[in-house]
Amino acid sequence: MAASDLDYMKGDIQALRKTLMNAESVAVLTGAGISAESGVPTFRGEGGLWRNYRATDLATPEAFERDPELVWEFYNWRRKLIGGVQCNAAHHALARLENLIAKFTLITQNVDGLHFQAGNRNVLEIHGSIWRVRCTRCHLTTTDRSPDLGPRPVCGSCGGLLRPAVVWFGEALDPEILGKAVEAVRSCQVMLVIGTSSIVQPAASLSLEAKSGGAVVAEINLEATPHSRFMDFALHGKAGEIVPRLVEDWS
Ligand code: BV8
Repeated sequence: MAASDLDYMKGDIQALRKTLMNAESVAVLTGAGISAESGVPTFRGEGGLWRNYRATDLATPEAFERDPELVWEFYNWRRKLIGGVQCNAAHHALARLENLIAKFTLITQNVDGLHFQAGNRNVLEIHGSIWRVRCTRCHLTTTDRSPDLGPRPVCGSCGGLLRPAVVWFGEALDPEILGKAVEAVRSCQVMLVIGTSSIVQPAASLSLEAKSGGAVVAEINLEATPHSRFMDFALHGKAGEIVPRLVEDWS
């Protein structure tokens, strides 16, 4: 098959839709791109967070150690922003998809909580949640949706300094959550990879795991990524337009 035909096949949304409709088990990995149309800035694209800030100044344990008030300024800014947005059509489509597939796992790199807000239930937040905070002294973790926690929020139980309960660069992911994600992608028949630049590890390797487990893997992203070339499907465009077309009018 000529390369151009192969490329055409990769963009065949109807073929992907059919494959999805016949699947018993589906795993989905999402990144910042799925929340972009809700108004949540991505990290590396146009206007991305890491374009204006250095991740190492704001999303590492060393940064927090060095200047907790700067890091809390960044996270309070994001809490206020994310707290005011709505889920978009892509989030809602994935909530519908979960009800259409026997075994469905949604793995997200996002910390915004929008997949739960849209109604998904089996969600693995592999990078944690901006709505959870953890005490740096007693490690008590609580959920708090107030928009601004102030420059140095402290633990209600022991008075220790609180930190966002997210996974920073250089920090290990929760082994239990990561284990569930690996199990889901290894055993799925179809994996959708939506709105991620497939750069951050170990999340980016999940699609390779799915591929080696024999799954059909589809990338839905605004632009090509380093993983596009090995995907079975590569649909480039807005998640808010493509994902709803995959799940609309299923009988
Ligand atoms: C780990 C949470 C090991 C916080 C995030 C040196 C030292 C240590 C580690 C490393 C190192 N060098 C490399 C590493 C590994 C490192 C890594 O991967 N670095 C990268 C930069 C190379 N990984 C880690 O550090 C991980 N931990 O390795 O630990 C270890 C083991 C044992 C013991 C100790 C340590 C931890 C990584 C997690 C970091 N935390 N976030 C927070 O959010 O505040 S990462 C951050 O990036 C977000 O979670 C985000 O989700 C994630 C990935 O980014 P994307 O989601 O892909 O977003 P991005 O903007 O990049 O892309 C968006 C895409 O959407 C674009 O392609 C765009 O085209 C597309 N798009 C835009 N609009 C739309 C769209 N698509 C569709 N529709 C649209 N409308």
